[in-house]
Amino acid sequence: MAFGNPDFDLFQLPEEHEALREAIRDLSEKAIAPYAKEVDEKARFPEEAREALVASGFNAIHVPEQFDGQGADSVAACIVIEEVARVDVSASLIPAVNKLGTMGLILAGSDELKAQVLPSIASGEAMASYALSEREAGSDAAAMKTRARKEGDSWVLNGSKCWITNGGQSTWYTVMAVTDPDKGANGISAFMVHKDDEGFVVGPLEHKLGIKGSPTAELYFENCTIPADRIIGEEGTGFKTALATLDHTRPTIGAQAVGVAQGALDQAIAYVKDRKQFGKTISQFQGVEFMIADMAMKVEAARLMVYTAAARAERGEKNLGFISSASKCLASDVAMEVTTDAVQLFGGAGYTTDFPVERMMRDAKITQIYEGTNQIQRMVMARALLR
Ligand code: COS
Repeated sequence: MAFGNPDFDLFQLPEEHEALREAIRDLSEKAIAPYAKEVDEKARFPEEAREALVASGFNAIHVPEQFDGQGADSVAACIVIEEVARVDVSASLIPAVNKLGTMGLILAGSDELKAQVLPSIASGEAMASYALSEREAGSDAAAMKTRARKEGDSWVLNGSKCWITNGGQSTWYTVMAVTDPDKGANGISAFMVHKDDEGFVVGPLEHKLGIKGSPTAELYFENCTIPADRIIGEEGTGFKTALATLDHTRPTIGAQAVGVAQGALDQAIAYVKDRKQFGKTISQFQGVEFMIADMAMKVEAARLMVYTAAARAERGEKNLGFISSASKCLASDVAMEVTTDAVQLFGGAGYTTDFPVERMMRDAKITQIYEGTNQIQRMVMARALLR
């Protein structure tokens, strides 16, 4: 076996991924960052970000070429989400949730259903959301109560879903519902619901600590009637599709977490090099140096794990549970620590809305909660290790 190959490129992103990062960073700084403060203050949808992402083709780069998309790989999708989250976490939910809301369809849907939905997501004409959680079925997702029953050539859905990211903004919703209550998790099916379907109602929005630019809605299904061919895969496979989706998308939450952590670190580095106390910049105090070093070290470790998880998902590896949950869990814990440290380094100024680090700290918190709390991630990891 020979080592020392000069073409050795392990642990180095391909050139096209670095070029992608450059392009999406430039777009994020010019067309998304200037609105992030106002989007947060007014809790309004980041429309400028949506337009900029669509105009540049960054709104849903994961959609396969066969369905008019770019067919970008999972690491590329993570880079887009990471770079948008570096300046505005709310806006990063546009590409992230477009992936979450279509991944079940991509993994398990028929080509006919894909052809109905995916081209409009790729073009930016539509967005997609994912509807699994209910008020009484959050971590215990299989305890859902929303029902779907077959009536002739239709499925009729009744029930409600909650905490649905980009609810009301999206056109398509991947909805999990019970089709056979006697079969537990294996009696759940997945469906694509369109916003104009009869009996589909978007309920009130949540008032949140962070990601205020991304609406979080309740959805109601009141005899919501959809064509029979809108089921994703076979009846009874919906819960597995929902969990397989999360195996592919938890790394994208990791990417979002890495992005917001990097954003806060960049802000902190600039600030400590400028802020003077005791006659010198605070960057010259060892206590501050060590904090900056620790922050950067954690961000780098989280980024590597996120890209590794995304690459393994891209390769179609089985048993993604451990790495997917680990990447989301580690990166989101890092994001919370690093954004909190960034506020600390800004001192009193960091606690005000004059600087973006307080928003980043509030936004980072959700990454420890959604797509499965970090307690659930640890449960998934432990099950994979101990089974
Ligand atoms: N991919 C495909 N199938 C999977 C899977 C995966 N990653 N993990 C489990 N399954 C299968 C199991 O094999 C089982 O099928 P069989 O009965 O045929 O063997 C079925 O799915 C149910 O699995 P399990 O019994 O492990 O389900 P639980 O009810 O114990 O729930 C957890 C598992 C807790 C991991 C799941 O409910 C979960 O991830 N909860 C968090 C939900 C979440 O992330 N919510 C956020 C919504 S998005 S914002």
